[in-house]
Amino acid sequence: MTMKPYYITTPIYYINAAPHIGHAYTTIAADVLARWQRSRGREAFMLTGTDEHGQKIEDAAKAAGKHTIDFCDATSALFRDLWKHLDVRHDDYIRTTEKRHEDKVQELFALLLKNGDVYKGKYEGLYDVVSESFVKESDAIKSPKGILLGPDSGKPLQTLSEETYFFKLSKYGPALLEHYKANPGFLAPSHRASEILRFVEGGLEDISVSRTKVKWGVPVPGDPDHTVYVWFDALINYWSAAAGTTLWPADVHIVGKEIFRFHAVIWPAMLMAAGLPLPKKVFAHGWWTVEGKKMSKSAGNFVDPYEITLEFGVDAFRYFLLREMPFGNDGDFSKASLTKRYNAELANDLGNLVSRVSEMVDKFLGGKLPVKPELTPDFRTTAVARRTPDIAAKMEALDFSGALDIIWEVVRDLNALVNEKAPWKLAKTDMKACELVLFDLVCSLRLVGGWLDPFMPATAAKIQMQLGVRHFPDLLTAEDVLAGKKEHPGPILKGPVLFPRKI
Ligand code: ME8
Repeated sequence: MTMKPYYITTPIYYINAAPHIGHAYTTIAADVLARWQRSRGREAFMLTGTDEHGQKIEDAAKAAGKHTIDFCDATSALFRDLWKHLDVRHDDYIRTTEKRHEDKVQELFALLLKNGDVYKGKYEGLYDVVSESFVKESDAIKSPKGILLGPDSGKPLQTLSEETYFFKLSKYGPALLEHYKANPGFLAPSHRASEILRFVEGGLEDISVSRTKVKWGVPVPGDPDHTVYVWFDALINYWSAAAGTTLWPADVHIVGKEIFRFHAVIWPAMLMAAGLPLPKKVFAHGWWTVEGKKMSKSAGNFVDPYEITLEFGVDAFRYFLLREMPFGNDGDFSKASLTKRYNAELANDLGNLVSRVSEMVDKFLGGKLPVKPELTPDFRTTAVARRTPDIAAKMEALDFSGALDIIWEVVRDLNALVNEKAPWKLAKTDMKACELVLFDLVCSLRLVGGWLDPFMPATAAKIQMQLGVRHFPDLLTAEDVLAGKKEHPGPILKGPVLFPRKI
């Protein structure tokens, strides 16, 4: 039996404003994971897209003076263009205004109506348009003037009183708890999983899943005065994109911590109600602040990925996001910390190493490595190759910064090896030894190039080209090297500087 593709998803983003580094972070992480799976020979399928229904979008279109769908088309395109620019290779891009999705939302809604898990009632309570969520009075924050504010958004809440359909979330508490217990890897990281556990143990209430006041949404089947609540609609995207394929269930949903509850509680309960298999994992990563402050419209501090990549390049941006903070923790973005890592790790550690090695092979060996040199016991590549399973274990656990830590340990070891063996001296005294050490360095660096490919695809390609792996874009992966494939197919030449230093 062939394995189904490894199915990875990002949240579908609201299109009321242009994308920023927070959106870029999740999407790049998903792309890195997908590329890594592919580099190991596993087919991967990465889904991203845009969340286009609901009051927030309707209001934003109105404010922009556009027809809602024209507004959606334009803003959704901004996200799609950014992914292209950031070298994200998604396999599908879903928009909730597409018919293929709307049909599936209606199908699932109708199914739950039929089996009694969705029923009609009345909602009287608070609503937060910014997070598009129903808020319990006990969770609202009171402003000094006595106005009720959303706990996450800090914005004034609306008071709703409307007929609505409810989803029997309360019924699924025990089954959810059982599922969490039986599948310890289902929710990650563990500190966030325990919050969810406590929340569900506290008892679940049924949730409202339709609106009568919002017109911009999927009509409830058989009752067009209602539109489906935007979160109920949005979560279904992961399943509707998989229609007609073997993709479902997803292997991992990557989301930000603020929407973990929707994905860890409501979505699995919806799937249980529909008799569908549950995703294998939901991973909630942390949040970026910018120079110590929360990104917000009022602070006007949204970081534009185009601005950063114009200055530092796409690969350095991809690298920084995944290196700076462990996936799952919060972190801070600043140009100063980006510049520091860029100079120390990319320009110095990696860039210099590649250029020193390729330059020496070019200069001392005429760009050619010995075909089958006699290896000595201190041949370093053997030990370097043994790090591949360690890196794989980190990637499997979505520990991107952990994987990069190992790669940089190797890069630093190789720099130390260059200094210790001083091939430029050996070139004058012992040509055989010089050949061997350069052979060792090139083989190790080809492994490094393979490991880096998911993180910095363009840089990895440049490294491999300089190291004689000529068949771009057919890059040499760690597995190729280990399998002894394409060992030294082309001449080794020094290329342009990979990361010019920043001042
Ligand atoms: O919530 N740091 O969409 P959204 C890290 N449409 N990640 C961040 C971030 C930050 N400061 N800001 C945003 C929605 N993100 C819904 C999702 S899914 C069925 C529906 C990332 O446009 C992070 O992944 O508000 C977060 O979960 C997502 O953007 C929220 O995007």
